[in-house]
Amino acid sequence: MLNRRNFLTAAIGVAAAGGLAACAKKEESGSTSTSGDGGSKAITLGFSQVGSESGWRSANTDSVKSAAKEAGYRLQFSDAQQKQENQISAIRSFISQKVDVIAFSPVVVTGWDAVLKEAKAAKIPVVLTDRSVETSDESLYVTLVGSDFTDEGRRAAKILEKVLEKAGHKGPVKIAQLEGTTGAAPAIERAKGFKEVMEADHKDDWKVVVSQTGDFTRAGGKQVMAAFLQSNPDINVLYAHNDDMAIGAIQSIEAAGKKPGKDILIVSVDGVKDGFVAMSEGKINAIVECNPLLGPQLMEVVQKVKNGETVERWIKTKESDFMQDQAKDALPTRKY
Ligand code: GZL
Repeated sequence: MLNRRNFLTAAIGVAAAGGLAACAKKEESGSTSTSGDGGSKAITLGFSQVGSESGWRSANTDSVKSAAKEAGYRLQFSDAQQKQENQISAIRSFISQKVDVIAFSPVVVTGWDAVLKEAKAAKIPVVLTDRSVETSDESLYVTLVGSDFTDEGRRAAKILEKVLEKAGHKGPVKIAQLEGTTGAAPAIERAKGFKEVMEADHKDDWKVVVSQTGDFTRAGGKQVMAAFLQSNPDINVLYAHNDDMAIGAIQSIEAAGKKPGKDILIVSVDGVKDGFVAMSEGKINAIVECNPLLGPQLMEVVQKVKNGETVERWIKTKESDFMQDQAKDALPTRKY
């Protein structure tokens, strides 16, 4: 499915940093901003961000911007508003500006080969952050700095076992799944990992009775959960691919006169502050953490790539899992 082998890549030649035209465009084609003057020798990094769809994404953007500032890089930042065409045009703009390195979080896994070949032809190395791409040409990007989403899906299923036991649940488990953005690596892989455990260990008692994308947004989670409750009023578990959709779903569950965290047990992914607040209120039963604070690791990799050093093919982020009774103690020290 996704081509994520761990192997060392050859040293990368990089384009010299060229002059940069600062440009700010504010249309449906996303928004672009330039920060950091860095001086003529500073690394210029072109970064295309998915959008601002969730609390996770906002924390990720803050981490990238603050780490670039800290590193003294000149950052060309583009917000694609969850549109692949905006990411592709931003990458083309970075190429024409001759940035030193391009980094991006691909909104979906397919459709990148053409623009990545243009970056390769321009001798500008590309670093993936957060999400991965499907490509047959391994040379089109140097490395991925991000989480193992398939493992997050497995962890969600394993922690659901603990949640069910703690709730004293008996009998069949009817699961509603709120999927992330259709075609996005975290959506594909969180579903895949969860299904692996379900088919291996719960063939007879667990069933995903309904599954649909809520596009990683609160509005999406609220709207789709309302429809789920109409079509499947006997759901007893919600597996949400991110906290924002879980928080939206909670509104629909309560509007239907049911108790989230009790009538419908909820397992979510991300671990944003609002997710922990909902967990401390007893409305979410467990959260699988997906760390958005990738900025410092990304800047380290960008420096190594600029220097032509060898980097690992996949630099995984470290993350934990949290049950409801850990929420209150964890909240004060949550960094996002
Ligand atoms: C995961 C990231 C996902 C988050 C969502 O690394 O790509 O996108 O889980 C975000 O909250 O929208």
